[in-house]
Amino acid sequence: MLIERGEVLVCSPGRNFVTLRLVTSDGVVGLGDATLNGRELSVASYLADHVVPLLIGRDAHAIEDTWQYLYRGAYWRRGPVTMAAIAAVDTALWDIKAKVCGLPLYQLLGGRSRRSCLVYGHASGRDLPELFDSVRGHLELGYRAIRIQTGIPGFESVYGVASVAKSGPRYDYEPARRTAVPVEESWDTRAYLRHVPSVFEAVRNEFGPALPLLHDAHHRLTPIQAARLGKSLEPYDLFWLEDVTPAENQEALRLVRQHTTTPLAIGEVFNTVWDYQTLIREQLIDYVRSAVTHTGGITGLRRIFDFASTYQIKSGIHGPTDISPVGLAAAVHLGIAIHNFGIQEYMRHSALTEEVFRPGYSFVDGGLVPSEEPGLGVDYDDDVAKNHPYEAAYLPVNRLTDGTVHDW
Ligand code: EZ4
Ligand code: CO
Repeated sequence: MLIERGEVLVCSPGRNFVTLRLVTSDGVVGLGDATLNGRELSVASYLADHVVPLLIGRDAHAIEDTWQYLYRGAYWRRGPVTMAAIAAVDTALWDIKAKVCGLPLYQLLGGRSRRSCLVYGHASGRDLPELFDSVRGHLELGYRAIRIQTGIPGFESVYGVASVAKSGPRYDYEPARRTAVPVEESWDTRAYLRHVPSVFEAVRNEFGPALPLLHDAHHRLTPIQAARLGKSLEPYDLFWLEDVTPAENQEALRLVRQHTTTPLAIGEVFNTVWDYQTLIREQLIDYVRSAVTHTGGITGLRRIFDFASTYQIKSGIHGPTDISPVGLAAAVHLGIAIHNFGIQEYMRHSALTEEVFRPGYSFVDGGLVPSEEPGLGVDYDDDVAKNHPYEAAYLPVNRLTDGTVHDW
């Protein structure tokens, strides 16, 4: 069975998505997610100009060989664009293989290790009353683990807080704005460090000790600031504290680790197992945050999880709304199969997104359950997609109050 055709599909049902569709000589169709938020067209070009032409006529079953061919064969390794493109090919080939076998994809990954994948949702509010409403809304929807992000007094727009106040939970918080250049936000780490512990104290007082709570520091702290934050949040028993430092410098986590027992999660911007080498080998983190979409697909991410499993480090697969339902379906198939599953991020896509992508996974009792259809269990509706063409959108750029560019 040969790969006969490849199409790169770019659409924007509420936000931008890049999808690869591979079709075999037997007419079997596979989908893969290649969405790189704010840099979408670079991956679309990489795929259409440099990858799809090389795939035509290749054996559709040779997943590992194709992965290595694209990874080693490009000579230029790693990086988000390359690894998102490889991820799309890899996921589409797994989808095809599972369809040919007549099995849901997780069966090819070893079968079920659990009944469902526990997820966490994103509660947020500019202040405590708004945050509490958002937490309650998530609990009503059935969420059993919740990420907490709030505004900081004196700052208009803060990462993780929906910019438009609505009543109830926000299904599709979208930090990428449809502007020709990125909007700019303002940031003060000292104000943040003073404020956040009081937020968690209030949430624990309101919602009790048992609810798993998570928080994302989004790469903004120095190692010593991160250590202080982890320590100050210990009384509130976080499930995890995410991306405390810009972790390209993996060794920085040694200092954080020495000072706090708050569990650490890192890696949504990482692309390969090499980005985790020190973090995993020295047990500097507790959860791997990479997405199937940005890590070379199921093949690449499974390699990281197997390495992590030897150190009791678990999965926390990235699943915001900029991962398409195709990427999320792949995450759920992988998460249900691996032994070292931790938790899955799940914000819920908008109704419009789910009109283009028809996901077969279901959200039941706070967990995601994969589709039992052969393959990934996601369909792509070209007719709906063509009414929603690409629009430029960028993630914000962050500046300190004196104007210095800072990590967003
Ligand atoms: O900011 O996916 O944990 N989740 C996150 C996300 C990222 C976006 C960037 O595209 O940090 O909300
Ligand atoms: Co994050």
